[in-house]
Amino acid sequence: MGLPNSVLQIASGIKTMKIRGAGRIARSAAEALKYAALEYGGVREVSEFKKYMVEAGKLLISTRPTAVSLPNAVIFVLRNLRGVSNYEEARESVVKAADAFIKNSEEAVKRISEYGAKRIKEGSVVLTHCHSSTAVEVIARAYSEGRVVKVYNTETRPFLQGRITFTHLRKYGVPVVQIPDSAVRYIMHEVDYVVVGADTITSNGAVVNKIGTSQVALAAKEARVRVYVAAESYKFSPLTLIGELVKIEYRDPEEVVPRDWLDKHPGVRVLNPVFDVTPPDYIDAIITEYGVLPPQASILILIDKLGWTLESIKYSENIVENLEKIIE
Ligand code: RUB
Repeated sequence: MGLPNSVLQIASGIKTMKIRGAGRIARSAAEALKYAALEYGGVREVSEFKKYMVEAGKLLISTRPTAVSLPNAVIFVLRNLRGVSNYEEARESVVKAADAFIKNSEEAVKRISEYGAKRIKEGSVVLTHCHSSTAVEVIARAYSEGRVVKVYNTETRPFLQGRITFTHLRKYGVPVVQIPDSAVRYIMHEVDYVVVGADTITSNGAVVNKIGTSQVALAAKEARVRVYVAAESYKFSPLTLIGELVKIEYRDPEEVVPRDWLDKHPGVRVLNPVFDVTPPDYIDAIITEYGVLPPQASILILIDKLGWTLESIKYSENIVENLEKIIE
């Protein structure tokens, strides 16, 4: 049987970026899997149900390649299917795991905001890039505690996610100054902290986040400004433990220049890489729900907290192709 509309709509929402930001993408994927389970109308047999859930999981994972929160959420929700013996139990396990993922994720963001705010000294100026709901929560909490007096917010070309950040921070009453991405180095001497989010964190502590983050971090390092990354533990990538590189998404050139300009200039090549990698040396701390870590401690999150072993990662090597084996 085909997948229900609710699942197809969430998958298309993620692909077209109506649903965006690694945390929200992950929670929406968990929600989609829950809908898939609740709306399953096929044969009431575990093996059939598993096949159908794997199809839903694969579809969701295929929507955007970079944020590891997406496959991590799918694996979290489906992994308990391993070992279930009847259809009812299988369906219930998906619903429960999806609810648990969403709840844990919301609690993680709250805890990160508490830990992160404490790291910002009273009366500080913060700079942020793109729209990270986790970074926004840290900044908003720090503002409510009198720690932040002003935020420089980049517009984040080409998709302009900075405008979303602007509205969210304003809702909390935070004074925000909007700047073009190219003004970051010029303004950095006024900044006390950079606070950004993450799509994926590797086992050696490199942070993959919105394109331009590494330039912001470079300018911050030059100016001796601290860089904090606010990220839930499901943004750490198990595959990087076995040497896998993070795939950087390239999007449509029309996000960079309009179609009519492209038509007028045939032969011009436009590149639109939408994430970049900031090496651990440029990051002062990663703020997770498990505490504030130096980036080099990322491996501890993967092994100690998320329980990944090299053996268990083996099957995840190609998560989409091996999803069946992960939940077998
Ligand atoms: C969003 C982005 C955000 C991270 C973290 O990219 O890079 O900084 O996803 O966000 P896009 P959050 O707009 O392309 O999805 O903290 O909300 O998970």
